[in-house]
Amino acid sequence: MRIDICTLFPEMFEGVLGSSILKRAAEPVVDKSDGSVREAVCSYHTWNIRDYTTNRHQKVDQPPYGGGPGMVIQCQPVFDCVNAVREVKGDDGVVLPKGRLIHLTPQGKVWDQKMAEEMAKEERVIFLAGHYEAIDQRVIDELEPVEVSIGDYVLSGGELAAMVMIDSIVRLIPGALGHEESAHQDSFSEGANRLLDCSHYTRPATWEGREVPSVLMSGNHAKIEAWRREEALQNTKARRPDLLGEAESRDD
Ligand code: 6GU
Repeated sequence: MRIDICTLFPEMFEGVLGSSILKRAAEPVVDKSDGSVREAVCSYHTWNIRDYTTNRHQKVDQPPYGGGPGMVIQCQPVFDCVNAVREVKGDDGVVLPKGRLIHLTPQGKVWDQKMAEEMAKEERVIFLAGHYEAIDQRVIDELEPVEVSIGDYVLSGGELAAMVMIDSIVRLIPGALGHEESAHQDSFSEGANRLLDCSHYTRPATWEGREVPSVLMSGNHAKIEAWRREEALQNTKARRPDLLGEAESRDD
């Protein structure tokens, strides 16, 4: 998957895309058994909207028509930046798939695991992150992006939301995690029936007088599996009963 990000603050992405699983996912993997190289599962490309301004001072925003607080990002640099990204060619000079354009906005549909699963199947995803008060609505109407929010609170810009979405998407691409099963067992995933996760334990067997549930040390895998399923159900009942209602009425 190719991930492009249009933003006024590309430097915000450096630490997140350059660490842990997101970093590893963008690196090729050498198979130690035969020395063969497997391509990286994704690549990241950040674009600075400010580079597409046509005015001398590289100004991207203006006060809102009708008055009010904050500044509004103008149409032209956003339009030219997104179009430059859409026109970019791959290393082999071939045009890339058009991909999905996502505009990060608190007015968007609230992101969830199911949307991450759908997006993980795309060959290319382009993120458009606004900052300050908003982006001029006319360029949004022209570009027709999918509009997505990460929850009912306001961030200073879409950058953090884009990073949250990128993390939740990339870990679902086959090969991004060392062990393929882990993503399928995650909380909210289809494989976990969209419930919360069970509790986890590791050594020592006793810590500060607290024991590890004995079933986990029984070696009986069927019993362990049943215990984990029941734990996940009880966890969900106690903390997120709203998810159980959804599980009953869902058809996916
Ligand atoms: Cl996508 N953007 C901003 N600015 N705030 C948010 C958000 C997005 N999602 C939740 N809050």
